[in-house]
This record gives sequence, structure tokens and C-alpha cells, in this order.
Amino acid sequence: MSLDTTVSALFPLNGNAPTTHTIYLALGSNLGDRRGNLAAALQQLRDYMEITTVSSIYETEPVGYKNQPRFLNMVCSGKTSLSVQEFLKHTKDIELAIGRQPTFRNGPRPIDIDIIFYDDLHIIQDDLIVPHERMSERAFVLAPLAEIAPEVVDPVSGKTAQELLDAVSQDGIKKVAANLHIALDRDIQSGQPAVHVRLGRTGVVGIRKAILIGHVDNQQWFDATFDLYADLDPTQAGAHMSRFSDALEEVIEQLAASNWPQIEVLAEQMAKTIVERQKVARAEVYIRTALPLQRWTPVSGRRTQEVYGLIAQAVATKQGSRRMVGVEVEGMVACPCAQDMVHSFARSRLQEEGFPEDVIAKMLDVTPLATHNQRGRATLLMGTDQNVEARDLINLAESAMSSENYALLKRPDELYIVNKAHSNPRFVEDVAREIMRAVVEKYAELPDDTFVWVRQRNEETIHKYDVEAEGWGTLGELRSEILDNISIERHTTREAWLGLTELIK
Ligand code: PH2
Ligand code: MG
Ligand code: MG
Repeated sequence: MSLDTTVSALFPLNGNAPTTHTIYLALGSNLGDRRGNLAAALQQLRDYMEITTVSSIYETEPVGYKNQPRFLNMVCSGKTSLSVQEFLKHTKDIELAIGRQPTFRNGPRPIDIDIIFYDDLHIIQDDLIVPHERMSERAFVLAPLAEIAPEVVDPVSGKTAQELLDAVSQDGIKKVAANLHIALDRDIQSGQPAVHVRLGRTGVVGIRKAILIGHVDNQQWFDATFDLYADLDPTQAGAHMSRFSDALEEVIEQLAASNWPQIEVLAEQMAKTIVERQKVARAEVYIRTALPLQRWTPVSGRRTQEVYGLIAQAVATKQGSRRMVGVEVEGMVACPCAQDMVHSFARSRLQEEGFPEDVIAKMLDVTPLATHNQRGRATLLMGTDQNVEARDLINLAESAMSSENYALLKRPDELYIVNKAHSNPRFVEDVAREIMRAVVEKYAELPDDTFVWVRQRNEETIHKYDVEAEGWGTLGELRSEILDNISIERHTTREAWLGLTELIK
């Protein structure tokens, strides 16, 4: 599937389809939840047209057949790329979906969607007449139409909507609301909480969204999960949860128009927007997604796709913001301690069998020795406002384990990685330290206040539990220890680094 088809399949209306026809629709409802039905109709119509204008809501006496409930009527206009026949078919489907049953002419219905104008065409077909045949007699159509488009011209009579309205009686037509919003008398979230205490993080977690990340000519869709938090003042009862998703939408749109979007830039922008929107002291954003990379198997040279975790974290306050980009990488780890025991055991067994010492030494040197293995999971985060490539972080973390692992392996590849892992045995601590050493080496040009955070977790096979090692600090601190052998007792923590906003910008 090409990128283009993926994009248009995901976003049929945001694709490149031309939206060329101007369309006016009249909506009416006199059964069930009339407002709800009008709202549902508009919502479903948005799949087939871009709605640009919506009239007020009018309550109207039934016309044609009197003995039925009063109608709510409205008109909307907009653009569509569909032909009038295609559009008509969709309006019928929407009417059915909202519960319309077959009835007599002018009878009661939960929803009626009529095409009033389609460009300035006069269409006469078996199942469709546009402009609507009886519109020029019907104040329940003309009043909302003249409200949103007084100058629009009826191609049949040549008169404007206002002229047509002026020519009919408006008895029984009453404007009841400016729109479908329900007026709320209070905003509970802004009220005083029962307990006066600050909450450091309140928010929405696990929002999923497809986002486009990358260079202009190397963009890629990611299925991302967002956690958005704001600090909550002791005097505010609740966060405005819906504003988090507004912030998300807004920033995604901004970034879609930008040239070099990266996931951590998105996270930072979102955190800043939440601080502005929610008027809070601090906001925090996490984004998690999966990054597929193409690899080749080590011996058979097969193409494989390996999937890595890509993460971003950002914090913003009114003073500034900080961001981190990170990766999650799986690999294979072989235990050095058990391998050493196997080595001693093999030596004594060979001695018992009577082999001379020099032969035993040679045998142990050329034979791979058993040990227990773990699947290792490395997390590496870097905090910097410079551009750090996720792919580089992945390679770094992957190489720190005894061996990389693969989705696909042919037999010669399997032998290769088993041998590789067993000739590079590492403890969980070794892996974490190796990653830190590699970061110091690779990012020699980054400033001392760059932040590094590493976690290695090994899923044990000889135990029922896992083992973990974590390390962190600024590059300055890690350089002193790794390159200059100076011990530093307390390293800058992740929370502290993210909170150090007074140092930046
Ligand atoms: N629709 C009809 C028949 N009569 N009367 C009012 N007030 N509003 C309508 O939408 C309406 C009607 C047939 O579609
Ligand atoms: Mg009708
Ligand atoms: Mg109809």
C-alpha cells in the first residue's frame, strides 16, 4: 500500500479530493429527540460535505398534514465533491440511520434532509427535484435560509431567499435557539474544591491518534498514545479535560504544516499549549509510539522489520520548557556468572576424563559455553533541544546487550546470534553502564547540561522475577565519572532536569 492510499483511507475528507459544489440543505424533525436528531444529521453529513454555515433552530407548525407534533427546522450550507445523486443517496442512508420509517407524504419523521440548492442547477429526475419543489411556499425553509444566505438566488424563480421569504406568511415560525448547544448554567470545574490542596498531575491518559512525523519528503504515519497532565491549583476543583484534546488537535495541526516535525517537538509544543490554554503552572506530556526499522539478518541476509518503541516526554511552565526523546529496544542478554560456573565445571569434567591441561585450555577456548539467557529491554532517554536521531539511540542501546534479536531468523542466523550472545556475556548493570558509556562517546559535541536516562530490564529465565538497573545524570556528570574517574554522589534526576526551567530560554 502506498503512503497516499494509507493517508486517504485514514482521512477520506482530508485527502486531495476537490470540494467543488455548493450545496444547501433543509433539515426537519418532529419525532423523538428533535435536537439530538438534527445534531446527528449534521454530524453524519460532515462525512460527505464540509459544512460552512448553519442557521438557527426554528420551531414550526406542521405544514401539509396538521395533526402531528411541531417541527424543529434548520438550514445548512457547504461544499461537497459528490454528485447530486451520490449526495442524495447518503442523505437517505442518514435518514434511515437516525430511525426514519416509511410514512405518508408530509407525515411525522425523526429526520428529513432535503436538498434545496446544488450549485445553481435545476435538476428534474424521477427521484429528485432540485431546487426543492415546494421551497418557495415554505416559510420553515425560507426563514432559516434567508438568515444564513439572504442573497442566494433560486435558479427557478430568479429571486433571492430574502425576496421569497418576504412573499410568504411567517405565521407559526419561531426562532427558538441560535444553535444546538445546550446552555449550561455553571462550570463545575472552575468551582472551589472541597479540600484545598495542590494536585501535581491531573489529566487524560491513553489518547490514541495517528500523527505524521518526519522530514517533508520522508514523512511517516505513527499510531501514537498520549498522556497529557496539568498541575492543578488548590483553588480549582477540576481540570478541563476536554481542553487537553483541543490542545492536542491544535498542536497536531500546527505541526502538520511545519517542515521538520519530530515527536519530542510535538510533545514540547503540546505541553506549552496546555500551559497557555489551561492557565496552569506546569504541564507534562508523554507520547509513546512504535518505530519500525528495516534490518537484515546477520548471515542469511534476509530483510526483516524490527519494531522499536519511540517515546517523548516534555514539561512546560510559564517560564520555559524541556523535552526528551527516547527509545525502547529489546535484545538478548547472556549471564556471565553462570557461564563462569559452566566453565569451571567443564574444566573439572575434562580433567576427570584425563585430558592434558593444554588440550583442556584449547577446548574451552574454542567451544561456546552455556549460560542462562534473558530477553533484555533497554530504555534510553535523552534530554536536549538539539536534534538527536532515534535510530542512533536504538543502535546504541541494542549494541550494549549481548546480542540483538530478530523477528525473523534462518538457522545460520540463529547460530550466529547464540554464539554472539555467549561470547559477550553481560549483567544487567553492565548493559546499563555500556549504554551510558556509548552515549558519552557518541554525543561528545552535546553540551554538559544534556540529560541522559537509562534503564535495563532483563526478563530472567532461571528466576520468576526480573532484574533491573537504572542510571541517569547530565552529560557533564557522566563525563566526569566515565572519562575522568571522578565519583559523583548525587546525579541530576529526571524530574529535577525537567523542572530546571529557570536555566533555559
Ligand atoms: N416537512 C414536511 C411537511 N411539513 N412542516 C414543518 N413545519 N416542517 C417541516 O420540516 C415539514 C412540514 C415534509 O417534509
Ligand atoms: Mg421535506
Ligand atoms: Mg425529504
